[in-house]
Amino acid sequence: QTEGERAALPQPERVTEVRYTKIFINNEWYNSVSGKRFATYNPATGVKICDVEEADRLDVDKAVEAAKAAGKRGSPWRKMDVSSRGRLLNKLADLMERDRTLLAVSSSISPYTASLSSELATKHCIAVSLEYFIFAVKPIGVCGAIIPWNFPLLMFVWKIAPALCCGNTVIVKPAEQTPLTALHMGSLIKECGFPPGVVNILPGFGPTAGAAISSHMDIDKVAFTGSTEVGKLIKEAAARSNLKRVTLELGGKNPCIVLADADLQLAVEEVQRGAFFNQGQCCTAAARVFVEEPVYEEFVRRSVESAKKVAVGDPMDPRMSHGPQIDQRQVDKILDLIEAGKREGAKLECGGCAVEDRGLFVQPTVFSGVRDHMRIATEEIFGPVQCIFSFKSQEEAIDRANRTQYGLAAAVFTRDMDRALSISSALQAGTVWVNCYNALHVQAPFGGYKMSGNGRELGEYALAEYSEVKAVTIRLTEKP
Ligand code: TXE
Repeated sequence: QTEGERAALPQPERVTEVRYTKIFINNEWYNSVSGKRFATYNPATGVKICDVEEADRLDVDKAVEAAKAAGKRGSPWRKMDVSSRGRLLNKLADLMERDRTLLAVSSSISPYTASLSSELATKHCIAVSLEYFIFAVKPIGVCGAIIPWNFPLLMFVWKIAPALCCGNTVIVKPAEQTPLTALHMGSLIKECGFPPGVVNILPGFGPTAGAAISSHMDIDKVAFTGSTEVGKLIKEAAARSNLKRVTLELGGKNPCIVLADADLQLAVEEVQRGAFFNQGQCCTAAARVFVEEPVYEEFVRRSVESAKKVAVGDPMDPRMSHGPQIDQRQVDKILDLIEAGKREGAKLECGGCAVEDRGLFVQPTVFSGVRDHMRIATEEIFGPVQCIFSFKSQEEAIDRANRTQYGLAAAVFTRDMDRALSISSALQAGTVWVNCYNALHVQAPFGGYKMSGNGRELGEYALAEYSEVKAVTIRLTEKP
């Protein structure tokens, strides 16, 4: 963002009183069955915001009963046609717009839900011959959504929008670090008139509430975004329980290939924004930057110069572009990896430490001379650390870019479209950006190859992940 663009944004609202701290089931607010609560903190200050009810297995059972009842045959939700579901989703988007300074949202879900509803409406029937036809798409049933803390609102919407569009009911477990955005969404869901039980929101921890969702016998699908490690646990729990459908959006170690003919300044800016966006707490973070030898030195020089100018400070201050990490555990992981980078011989160009006197802030950091075997080159850092490598040939760059267990996103910078396309087709990644980075669009499928996950979110592809396909074949007695 330019300074002008930033100034044009509405000011975020400083929340003085948190209204929603309970478990949201059947459009009502409940205390946890166990009576337990947990604290939530502001990462910028370390100050506790409030306590939130802590859901566990028994609360999940209660939510599953509500979600099943809401989706059963003859229920208002089940009888509602797809256009009416689309209208409700659009109404929800309007309420989100209304509350955007509170939710700190700048985008709307309207275009997404509107396009999905019309897609669904056209996909109900196919004629296979003059004699036989039909093909029906059905909701799957009760869908669990386990989401992370790095984009609390976006992840919530990416999960509930296609699920509801397809007529499912939903149980969302937000991350324990960020329960409040999801709970505010609960209040909007109630306000805009979704029938009770269609969306249920259960703040709680992974090994308790999360595990209860992934192993539940009456949950038909689980969608997860988070670490690859937990993604494996979720798939395992699904397999051991009822073989519920699983979609996973996991980690990444995303390569960017910068060719010598690229618009260098554009590449420097896009790649660095990609590395530092959301303090690097991004599954699509531009983690490994491969730069062709002739422009390598200059790329490093400009990247360092630009990293030193990043405005670090209070995320509520629109002049700042770099806020805190989410918690101490993440800060420790990042600093440990930075130390490993130094020990293993990468050159620390700038940053490399926590910001003094401010616990959870980490300086924007650039390493050059990074080698493929180093921990900073292989492990997901999830912090503001840009790693720059050099390469000699296109083939070498592709091989090294693909040499990872992950395959979420990648980017290519060049003025030669032929080379851009052939590199794009060789890269093992669910998304490839050419001369841009983090250019996410709700109409485009998003998801990973390899251990970055299974399935796709967004766009038309997301619908398949929330639908059961039933072939009802009708034989016509009278031929047309
Ligand atoms: O993730 P977890 P954490 C990566 C990133 C980060 C690392 C650890 O590298 O440094 O993961 O972060 C729930 N059964 N990503 O520990 O634990 C948990 O409550 C069911 C990448 O925060 O995977 C939360 O709601 N659920 C990522 C969600 O899983 C369980 C985003 C994510 O937390 C569970 C976040 C269990 N056994 C971290 N254990 C991305 N892809 O964007 C935990 N959870």
